[in-house]
Order: sequence, then structure tokens, then C-alpha cells
Amino acid sequence: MDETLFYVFGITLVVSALAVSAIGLRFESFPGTRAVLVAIVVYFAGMVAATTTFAVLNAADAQHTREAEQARESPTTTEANATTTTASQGKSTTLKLAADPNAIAYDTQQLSGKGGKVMIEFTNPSAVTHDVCITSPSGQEIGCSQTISEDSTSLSEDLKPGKYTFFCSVDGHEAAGMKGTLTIE
Ligand SMILES: [Cu+2]
Repeated sequence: MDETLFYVFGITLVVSALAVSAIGLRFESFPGTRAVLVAIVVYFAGMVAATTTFAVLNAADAQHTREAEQARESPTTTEANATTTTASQGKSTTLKLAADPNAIAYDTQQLSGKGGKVMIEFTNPSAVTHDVCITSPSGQEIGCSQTISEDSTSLSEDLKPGKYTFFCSVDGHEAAGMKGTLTIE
């Protein structure tokens, strides 16, 4: 709303009041007729109404401006909360895998988890060294754990849904059967 209009109406009202007073003082017969009196009353009522209306609209406008400013600030807060929520809900799956203590084998050939951060906790109780590697659905090697014996380690990867392969990269072990399917849903 244009504040100038508010001031124009206000000033016009004051000037009009002064003018009518001056005329009224100069001419004792003023207001001479009922028609003139009615016209003056209507004129002042209109000016007062217009001034009041602009005052109210200006106040409402200022209120909208404040609300708009608050609205601009609040999305930042919402985003911050959303980030925190996402972080606290961050999908993380921990899978356990162990090597057979007496054979070239894992204790399972099937692992499954949900998309997101997937950690495989790998335990090798055997004196024979083993590790665990992951191959993507398209056949690309994603990563391997440390090669260990009589120890435990872990492998952590961000995985999208799909069928992955896990295997031991120690020579001949995959061929001997140290492999399986990692299903990410
Ligand atoms: Cu192995």
C-alpha cells in the first residue's frame, strides 16, 4: 500500500478543516443552506473514512511484511531439522560374516540388508588368511576389507539396492567356494 496516499488524505483533511473554519469565521451566514451543510458533512466523513482505511491498510501491509520476513527465516530452521532428522534416520546396516575355522569357506553364502551404509563385520578364527570383498551388480569391485587371520575386521560401503557379490580375494579361495550373494533391498 502506498503510504504517500495516506499522507495526502491526512494533509488534505487538515487543510480542508482549516479552510472551512476560515470561511465560517469570515461569513457569519455560513453554512448558508442545508445542501451545503450536508455536502460538507459528507465530504469530511469521506475524508475521515479514506484516511482511516489507508491507516488500517498500511498497518496490515506492515504486518504482512513482518510475516514474510518470518516466513523467510523459518525455512532455514525447517531445513536444519530435516537434515538432522535425515542424519538420525540414516540407514545403516551391519552384517556379520565369519570364515569357517576348518575350511576355505564363509559361514554363509547369503547376506542381505537395506540400501545405504552397509558394514560387514568379518571374523576369521582360522590361521588361514581371508578377507571379504564386494563386487557391484555390474561386476565392478567396490572394496575389500583387510586380509586377516585369527582376527576380525570390517568393510563399510554405501550401497544402492541390487544384487552384489561378496568373495575372498586370497588366491584360489573364491574358486574354492568363498563367495556369496549380498542382496540390498
Ligand atoms: Cu579366503
